[in-house]
Amino acid sequence: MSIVITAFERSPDGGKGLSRDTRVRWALEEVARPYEVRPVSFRAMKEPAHRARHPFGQIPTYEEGDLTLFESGAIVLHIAERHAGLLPADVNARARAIAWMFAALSTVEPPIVELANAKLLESGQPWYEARRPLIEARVRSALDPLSRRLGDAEWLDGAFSTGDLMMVSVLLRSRSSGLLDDFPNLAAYVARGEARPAYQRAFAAQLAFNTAKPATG
Ligand code: GTB
Repeated sequence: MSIVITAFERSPDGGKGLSRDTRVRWALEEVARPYEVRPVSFRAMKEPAHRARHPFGQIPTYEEGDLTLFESGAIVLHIAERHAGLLPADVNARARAIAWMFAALSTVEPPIVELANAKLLESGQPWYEARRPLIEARVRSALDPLSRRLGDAEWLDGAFSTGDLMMVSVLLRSRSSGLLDDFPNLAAYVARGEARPAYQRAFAAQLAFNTAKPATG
């Protein structure tokens, strides 16, 4: 059955790989599943046809046969559960890998997104410079224990898993803030994730998609 995901028609990041379709592309590349991408404009995202796929009118979504999914975490977990390579066979190790996925999405990602959104939406506001250190402290309070737990290990819990895929994806969004530089082991961890051939293919695909010339005529 063919897989169709949705992505921004043109990502606001111009192809830096920061929008959440990249993590879905990465998971699909890790398990060697081909996929198609349906581009969605900001306007179309809020229309009924797309809201039928995604109640909140966002990307990414995932369609395969009669299954439609939204939420990048649910999509990546679905891919990992149905194909070998992203979750360990041992049930306890599998549960821990899923725990790291949740940690990425519910503990680490929120302050990182808050910092990115504050920069994007509030940097002209009089309160921004006073608020920024508070949000940065919240990011650090997630990165610090993560860095301690990772130590000098290659991945978070044994072999590379969907927990690492999600954590690296989330950390990438913090790189432009410079905060990762204070945690060299996390910066190296992110670089290891980016060096994976599957990530490279996913990144190249989203870059090509986001920099393709619009169709004329
Ligand atoms: N919890 C959902 C998930 O994980 O799938 C969140 C989905 C989400 O936030 N989607 C964003 C979206 O559709 C795109 S990824 N936004 C449009 C809208 O809400 O109207 C977030 C994102 C957007 C842009 C950048 N960037 O340019 O750097 C990075 C990340």
